[in-house]
Amino acid sequence: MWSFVNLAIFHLLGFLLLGTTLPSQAMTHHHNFVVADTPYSRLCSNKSILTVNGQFPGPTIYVTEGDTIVIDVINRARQNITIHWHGVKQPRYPWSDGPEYITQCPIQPGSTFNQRIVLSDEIGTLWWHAHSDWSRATVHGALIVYPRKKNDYPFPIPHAEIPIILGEWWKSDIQAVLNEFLQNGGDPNNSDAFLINGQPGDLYPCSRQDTFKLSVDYGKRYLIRMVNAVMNNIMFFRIANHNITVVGSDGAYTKQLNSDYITISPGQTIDFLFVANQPPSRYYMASHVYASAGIFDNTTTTAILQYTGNYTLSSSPMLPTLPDFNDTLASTNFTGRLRSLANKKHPIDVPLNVSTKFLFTLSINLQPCVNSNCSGPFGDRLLASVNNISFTQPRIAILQAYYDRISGVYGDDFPRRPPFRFNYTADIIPRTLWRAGNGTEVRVLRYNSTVEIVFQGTNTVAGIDHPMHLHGQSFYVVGWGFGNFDKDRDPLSYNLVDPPYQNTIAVPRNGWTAIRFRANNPGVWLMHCHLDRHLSWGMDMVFITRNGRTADAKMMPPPRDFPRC
Ligand SMILES: *[C@@H]1O[C@H](CO)[C@@H](O)[C@H](O)[C@H]1NC(C)=O
Ligand SMILES: *[C@@H]1O[C@H](CO)[C@@H](O)[C@H](O)[C@H]1NC(C)=O
Ligand SMILES: *[C@@H]1O[C@H](CO)[C@@H](O)[C@H](O)[C@H]1NC(C)=O
Ligand SMILES: *[C@@H]1O[C@H](CO)[C@@H](O)[C@H](O)[C@H]1NC(C)=O
Ligand SMILES: *[C@@H]1O[C@H](CO)[C@@H](O)[C@H](O)[C@H]1NC(C)=O
Ligand SMILES: *[C@@H]1O[C@H](CO)[C@@H](O)[C@H](O)[C@H]1NC(C)=O
Ligand SMILES: *[C@@H]1O[C@H](CO)[C@@H](O)[C@H](O)[C@H]1NC(C)=O
Ligand SMILES: *[C@@H]1O[C@H](CO)[C@@H](O)[C@H](O)[C@H]1NC(C)=O
Ligand SMILES: *[C@@H]1O[C@H](CO)[C@@H](O)[C@H](O)[C@H]1NC(C)=O
Ligand SMILES: *[C@@H]1O[C@H](CO)[C@@H](O)[C@H](O)[C@H]1NC(C)=O
Ligand SMILES: *[C@@H]1O[C@H](CO)[C@@H](O)[C@H](O)[C@H]1NC(C)=O
Ligand SMILES: *[C@@H]1O[C@H](CO)[C@@H](O)[C@H](O)[C@H]1NC(C)=O
Ligand SMILES: [Cu+2]
Repeated sequence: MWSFVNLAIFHLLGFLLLGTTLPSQAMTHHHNFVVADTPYSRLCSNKSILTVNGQFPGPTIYVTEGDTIVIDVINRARQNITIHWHGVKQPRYPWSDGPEYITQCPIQPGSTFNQRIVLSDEIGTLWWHAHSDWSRATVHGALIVYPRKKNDYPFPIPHAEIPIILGEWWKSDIQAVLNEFLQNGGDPNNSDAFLINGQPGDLYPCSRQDTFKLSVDYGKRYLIRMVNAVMNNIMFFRIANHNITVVGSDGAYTKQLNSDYITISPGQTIDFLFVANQPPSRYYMASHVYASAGIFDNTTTTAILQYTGNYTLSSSPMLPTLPDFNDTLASTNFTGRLRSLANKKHPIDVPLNVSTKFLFTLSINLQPCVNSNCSGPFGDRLLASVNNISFTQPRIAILQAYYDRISGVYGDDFPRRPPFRFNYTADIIPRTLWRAGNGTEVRVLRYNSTVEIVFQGTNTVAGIDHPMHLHGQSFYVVGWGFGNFDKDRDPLSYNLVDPPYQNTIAVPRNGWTAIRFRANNPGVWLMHCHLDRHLSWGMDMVFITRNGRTADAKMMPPPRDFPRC
């Protein structure tokens, strides 16, 4: 009691002394997320999908920098669920991060988990999504983080802000799609449509009514907050006749980048401005895949940008020309031009001295099947790996095992570098190198260590881009290139001045990407490819960041209703 009173007086004094310089009070927002099966109709076919609060896409959550969100996740569905807050660092509180069997066991049907989400330096657009099986196909929504002072943007103030979520729609039940390819060992079925804010647009059969429309006033400026919630594809997006200016990505500001299209990875967010400065009419906004390998869905999702006012309509809106499906240079050119704002008000903190270096190969693999009766190439089973280890999900969440010191759940020997050295990006790679091992291995990081990871894409089975996502912290993307990483030459051209601060970065096909971060968030953090088929095939690994010495460098205890296994 005494200490409580003391604390209260201390706060009161602090308030009086600091007076007007006190930053606006951080707020706590409460929401219920009721997860349930919901009837839904698209492309003239009915099905039941998993939703939050009956909405698809799910509710947009609006907060201010530094706020806290408390979500009661109430599972009224017939299956397990977890919710991940993508890009929220959750300082010292991995308990709310969400990936199933990594930080928590699933919230079972009929149960509730009171999830506390703590914001720190995030600003701009992030999102939330299911992180159990493939439920995120329909269980996702935007999280918008405003600056403390209204409209205190490092770019011209927009007339309006519009979230746009790219998604993917299967006519079949998503769990059936997942179970089928896991069982037969092949690629998952392509989806039947891509979506803009839940609508496929009118280029698909039976979808005329299902088109998202955005009304704009001539001469005004708009901010689009775009999230790529697609399951299995990097996307190109373009608005006919309108250039755009990128101002943010992954919950951080960027230098202004002018372009006429964007490339956006699953998991990534891009904030961009455009001015409605064209002859009043209707214009298509369109999106299709950037597919760097193999079979893909070549359809286009559209929305309509329509100017307000009185004008004669031309027959059909103008369609923008998107980059070709296989245009790797268009993809890397856009992504490679992203830069942190890196000014006095929004400084960056790139680790210059690296204490801990990793080289992680990212590979698609094949594993033989009995009688070669799997549906992958040569009758084998498709897998994916990091440093040749295909991740096996444990039965008990790694965070619980770590905190409660339960042995036998995971190993702490995730390798620093790949087991074999070879020309990772050669056109022809011997089949013996296509195999992978499996395991549940983590890498333990000392508190405050400065980490560099070089992701090296390989051409085993098929070279393809991998959008890599790290939980628990954002990282600086200090370099990238095609071919094999050269440890002597490539670091000389690193950008340590204004590298973009991302939580998801596409490692280019048959190329490499280098990232840096300071491991100052104690906890258990998943790192994985955000193409869900690669994640399901095992392209993930886990970091455990140990506690530091001081009290403010230690993990907080678990909440009382934490879903244990
Ligand atoms: C979908 O369900 C609605 C309402 O239950 C019904 O009116 C419609 O005919 C159904 N459509 C199809 C294609 O089954
Ligand atoms: C749901 O979660 C519980 C708790 O982890 C687990 O025992 C059960 O197998 C899960 N059910 C399915 C269908 O995965
Ligand atoms: C996947 O596609 C195949 C071929 O079109 C089809 O036979 C199968 O039913 C589909 N599976 C699911 C789960 O939709
Ligand atoms: C878009 O930007 C390009 C390159 O700066 C410029 O040539 C073009 O005129 C712009 N288009 C519009 C519609 O503003
Ligand atoms: C998409 O693929 C189908 C089947 O392979 C083909 O018939 C069609 O022309 C392609 N469309 C485009 C826009 O490339
Ligand atoms: C729109 O313009 C047409 C022709 O210029 C005019 O006849 C009509 O009354 C206008 N409608 C409105 C709602 O202003
Ligand atoms: C893209 O595909 C087209 C044919 O579909 C081919 O002509 C072209 O060379 C390919 N481009 C690249 C960069 O692979
Ligand atoms: C990206 O494309 C622009 C315009 O085509 C070109 O000027 C620039 O050199 C390219 N940048 C990179 C990094 O490829
Ligand atoms: C980097 O490490 C070296 C040697 O450990 C040290 O002398 C130097 O001050 C460090 N630089 C920074 C920026 O921390
Ligand atoms: C690796 O393979 C690529 C593609 O075939 C080739 O261009 C490159 O020269 C090879 N590198 C080495 C070191 O052999
Ligand atoms: C994992 O590897 C072991 C051998 O180390 C093998 O017996 C097992 O089948 C593999 N499991 C999977 C899921 O690949
Ligand atoms: C972590 O490292 C930074 C930079 O070297 C240093 O300022 C800070 O005091 C360290 N924190 C702890 C808790 O060791
Ligand atoms: Cu991948």
